[in-house]
Order: sequence, then C-alpha cells, then structure tokens
Amino acid sequence: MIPLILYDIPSKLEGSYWSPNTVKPRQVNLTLGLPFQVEWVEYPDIAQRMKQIGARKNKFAGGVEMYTLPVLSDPNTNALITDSWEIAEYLEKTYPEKSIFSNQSKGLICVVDTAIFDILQPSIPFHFLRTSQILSERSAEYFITTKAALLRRKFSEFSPEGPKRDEHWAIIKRAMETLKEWYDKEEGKWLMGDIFSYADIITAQRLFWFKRILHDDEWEKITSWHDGRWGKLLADVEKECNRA
Ligand SMILES: N[C@@H](CCC(=O)N[C@@H](CS)C(=O)NCC(=O)O)C(=O)O
Repeated sequence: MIPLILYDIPSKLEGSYWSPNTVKPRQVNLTLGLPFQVEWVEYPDIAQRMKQIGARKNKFAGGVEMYTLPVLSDPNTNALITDSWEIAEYLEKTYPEKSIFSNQSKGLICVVDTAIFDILQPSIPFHFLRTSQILSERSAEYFITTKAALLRRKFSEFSPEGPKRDEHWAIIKRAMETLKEWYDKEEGKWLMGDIFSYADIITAQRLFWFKRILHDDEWEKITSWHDGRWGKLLADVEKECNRA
C-alpha cells in the first residue's frame, strides 16, 4: 500500500502537531493501521498549496468557502479529500478492517461533534490566543489577523487576564462537566461504553489541543478536574489509536 499524505499545519512545539482538526484524521489513520506521511503547510501557504494539488475549498455556515486543513490524499485510489469528518467517512468506507462508526452511529456522532463544538465555542478567543503563541512567526501573524477579523475584536481583547479570561475558564469547566455527564451514562471508558468510536477521537482532539497550546499549569488544572479523567481519556484514546 502506498502511504497516504496528510496535510497538516506545523508549530514551534516539539513534535509539531497541535491542530485539533488535523489530529482527527491522524488518529483515524493510526486506528486503522494505515501508513501515512505528513506534508507540513504554514497557514499563509494553505490556499496556494491546496490549489496546486487540486483540493476543494471547505464550506462553512453562512456560505463562506475557504481552503482548510486537514486534507488527505490517497494515492491508492486517487482520492483527495477536504474536511476531517469527510476524511473519517472516506477512511472507514475504504479501509473497513476496523469500525469507528459502529452500530450505525454516524448520525449520533455527528450530533456529538456539533454539540462539543457549540459548548466550547464561547471560549474560543482564549484558545486562539494560546494557539497564536505556539505557531511560527509567519503563521502567527496570519492567524492573529484572520481571527481578529473573524471575532471582530483586537488581538489584545481576545482573552485578557481578569473577568474575560475567568469567563472563558468557566465555559471550559462547564463543557467538561457536560462531557462527564455524557461519558457517565454508560459503563466502560468510551462514550459508547465498551465500544471505541470516532466520538472518542472528537473528545480527545479537544483535549489534545488543550494539552498542546495551554501553559503547563493550565493543562494541569484541566487534568485535576473530575478525578483526573481527562488526562486519562486522552492517554486511553492515544493508546487505542496506536494499537493497530
Ligand atoms: N470543519 C473543518 C475545519 C477545518 C479548519 O478550520 N482548519 C483550520 C486549521 S485547524 C484551517 O485550515 N484554517 C485555514 C485558515 O484559517 O486559513 C474540518 O474539520 O476539517
């Protein structure tokens, strides 16, 4: 089998990986035991590089279209796919040795994906602030400019220390309490009880993002909540993905 190519965004961190969207297909590739290599693309180069390889733009609510990563190229089938969800569906269908959408759970996992996004979204300016600090200088400049336009606020007002930052932390804490309630509904460590699924990869991608971008004491704060279950869940998902 020819290795797949996963297009990802680099950072200044050791190991480079940080992006919550590109980590999902990486974990699916690992789960399914597929060989893959990474092509790193800095933020300001994404559109040009994706045009070059013929990838399509991603579509967002409100009709906005833009080039985004992850993009996956599969030289075995000539498929070229934009968007982490579509990549997961493609990989499950094309390489069905192991299922990540067992028991026809695709619809429900899609709802989980949207719900996790929605409950954490109000704290996003804080995550944008921390993300800007781990990117290369070129990518950080692009990231700050585009996110300031998106949020319609100055970078210094993303998440200043004080009441605004406290509010962002309160949102993250409430979101993790909601996730705990969902996970506690079934016996077993996964959202579907004993069945590992793409839903766990979605939860883990958020935890992974937090771990990579937050300051050590901030990540420790999250791992101290709910008897340390979030650090453990991330480790469990990473272990499960690497079992292939
Ligand atoms: N729903 C998309 C979101 C992808 C996305 O927003 N990716 C970001 C990086 S994490 C991106 O490529 N942004 C390009 C830009 O801001 O120019 C997915 O899951 O693939």
